Amino acid sequence: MSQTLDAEPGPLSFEIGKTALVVIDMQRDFLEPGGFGETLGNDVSLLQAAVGPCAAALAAARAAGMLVIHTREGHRPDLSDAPPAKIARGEPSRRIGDPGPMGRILVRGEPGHDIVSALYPAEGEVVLDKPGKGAFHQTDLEQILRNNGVDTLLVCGVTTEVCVHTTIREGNDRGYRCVAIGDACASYFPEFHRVGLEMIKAQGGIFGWVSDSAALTRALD
Ligand code: C5J
Repeated sequence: MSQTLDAEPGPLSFEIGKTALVVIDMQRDFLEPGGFGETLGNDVSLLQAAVGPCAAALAAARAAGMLVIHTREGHRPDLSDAPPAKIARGEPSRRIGDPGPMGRILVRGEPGHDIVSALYPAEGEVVLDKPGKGAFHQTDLEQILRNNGVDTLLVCGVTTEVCVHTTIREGNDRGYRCVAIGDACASYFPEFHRVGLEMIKAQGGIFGWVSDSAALTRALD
């Protein structure tokens, strides 16, 4: 049986069993003071807007029995998977791997690397560690999607124009139908968030579709 999701540039019909909700990088390092996001000079409070809608999308997906995948951006403690060009970039107050109030910045296993408590993964949900911005880069995401017969990705999380966008672009090029759940995404730059969503749905949906958490909840009700 298929459901219909209100979306732009047009409604999308999808099957729950062939769809995954992908929650991108809702980690303390991006959302809470003292983490990677703040070291780059950002106002991390702006990302709070996505937490409630992400929770609503998660609740709807869980109730429907949909595959749920959480991603976390971060690196091995020895930083062997962190490109030197990524570590060296910009003028952060602390670099990747440096100690901070939530442990070492953007390092796996540290408190800051963990997912915020309001969106904590439930037992059995996939938690995917990724070293880059896109969730397909150097991960087993494609294998997991193939094994589960997935053809459609509902993507939410942070930040809209960085990891959400990169993942949608990667997924689109691999043949997945990608939908950004717009209100469940957020950016340190509200204008980038707005334009990032516009870019996805422009030109007849050049990268995919944009919907919202209320429409997803209705579709799965
Ligand atoms: C960033 C992300 N912005 N998760 N990561 O560096 O979007």
